[in-house]
Amino acid sequence: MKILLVTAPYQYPHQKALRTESLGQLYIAATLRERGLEVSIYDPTMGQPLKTADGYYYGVPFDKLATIFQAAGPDVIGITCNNVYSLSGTEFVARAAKSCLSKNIMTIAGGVYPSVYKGRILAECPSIDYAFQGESETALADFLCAGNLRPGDLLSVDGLIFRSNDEIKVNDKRHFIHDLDQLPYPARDLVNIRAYMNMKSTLYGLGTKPTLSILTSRSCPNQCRFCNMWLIHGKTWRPRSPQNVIGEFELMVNKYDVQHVFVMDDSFSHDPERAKTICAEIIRKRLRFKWNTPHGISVRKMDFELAGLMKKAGCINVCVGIESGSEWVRNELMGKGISNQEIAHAVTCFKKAGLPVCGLMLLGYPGETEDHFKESVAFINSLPLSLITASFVFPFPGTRLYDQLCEEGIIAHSFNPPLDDYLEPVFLPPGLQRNRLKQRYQRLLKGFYLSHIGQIAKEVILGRAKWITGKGIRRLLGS
Ligand code: B12
Ligand code: SF4
Repeated sequence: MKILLVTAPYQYPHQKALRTESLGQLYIAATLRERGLEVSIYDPTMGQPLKTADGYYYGVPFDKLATIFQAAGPDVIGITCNNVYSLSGTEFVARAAKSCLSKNIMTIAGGVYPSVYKGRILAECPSIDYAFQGESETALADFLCAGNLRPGDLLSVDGLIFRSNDEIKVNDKRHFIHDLDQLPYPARDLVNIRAYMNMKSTLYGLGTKPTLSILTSRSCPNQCRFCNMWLIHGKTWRPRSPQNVIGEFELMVNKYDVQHVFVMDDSFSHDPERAKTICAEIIRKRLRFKWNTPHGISVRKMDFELAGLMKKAGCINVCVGIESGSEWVRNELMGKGISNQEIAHAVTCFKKAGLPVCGLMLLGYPGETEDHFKESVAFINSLPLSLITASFVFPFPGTRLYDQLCEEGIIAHSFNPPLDDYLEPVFLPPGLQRNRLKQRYQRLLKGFYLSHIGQIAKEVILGRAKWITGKGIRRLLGS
């Protein structure tokens, strides 16, 4: 059986969308290949985006897609639909496959959109036959290897979304891969990996040299009310063993000459002993590359030894999801479960180890008052952070926040505003006007940069703060 995995094209407001290789797609490809299926990948979003009336199109015209499909001659098209922008692109790819190959070709979608919006993927994409929710390596491989399943059998396929007598059925997603070491490494050899490596999509100063991404663990132990990551990866943190992770780092260095690595985990250091072993092995094996943790790192059990090992192993900065400097807002409202003391301790460990820390902040959480905001600013200004970034709350479907706001009648179930880069509020909590919220953004950033100016200047001089650009600071202060 021949499978062609395709990334859904998308429309995006900006010319420079952040792009990296899709680890999910590469994991799926590697797993299907291991099961004996013939797999190829086509990513139409990789070229120069095309200017359109309302932004930029990251994709290719129909003719180009048709030529690729005819050359590949697949039996199944598997489409990665990672966000709301890629919905029409998902239908476009499936429709193109059905019209230029055969109307019987099987089209399957997976990724963030079906994981979050479930049955809507089939309701909105008539050319899609099936979709899978969440982590799908094993579920998809089992499904394809099972051959022709009878309609009754479909009900037992984990996380499957399908049509039955014109009705859309959504099976629960129950199974998550317990032992991630069983998975093959992402099939980077099936794509033009150099093109991704040289994309120059930067995250916190890395990405300027040949760059790859890695996931050393999946999911996270926290249950933030604004997060829906667990719909994809479940609620339990699942680590890969240090040996398995080191094997992938060795491959990245020896085969691909990687220089920068994004450790994309949601919680790299949840098990500090595992993280220490990984760092110690990078050092012992003299694997030389720079890395960072753009999606945050667990602060709960952080200690100086781990911070020091990370630094020695090539880590150049870390991000910490602080969200709010008010413990009450962070824990009672947002449900994060991390104390100010744990944050301060971790940031101090990193600082002592010479690792700059970026605090990730969230503004406009419903229930946060002006007093909470002032408390938040005071705490943030007291920490030895090197940078903060702030986003406005976006109530994603599938989050406890979204359900609460729907229940309270504050948003409708159809709430689906365009998702941008979080720099413009898409949701206003009751009682807070847009201009007040935007003022808070400016007050937070200005306050931070003014109170940390000495430290930032020192880090710029020491060359540790390549993520802080003159343009960035001017934009923040001028906005
Ligand atoms: C790495 C990452 C990125 C990277 C790369 C994304 C990429 N190309 O894969 C970058 C930095 C570019 C990025 C950007 C964005 N991201 Co992001 N990202 C992540 C992160 C941390 C990990 C993704 C990952 O690699 N997971 C590991 C792999 C194994 O899982 P996966 O990719 O989901 O793939 C699995 C399934 O989805 C499925 N699957 C995938 N493809 C297919 C295909 C078929 C046919 C099938 C059946 C199944 C299937 O099986 C895969 C294997 O298990 C997740 C959080 C998380 N932990 O998931 C957020 C996350 C997905 N991102 C998110 C967001 C919001 C964004 C942005 C919109 C941010 C912004 N405002 O710009 C952009 C959108 C970019 C885009 N064009 O899609 C949100 C999505 C929330 C939502 N929409 O409801 C998440 C959940 C983070 C969060 N907690 O809020 N992101
Ligand atoms: S810590 Fe991050 S990944 Fe974990 S639940 Fe909270 S927002 Fe989601």
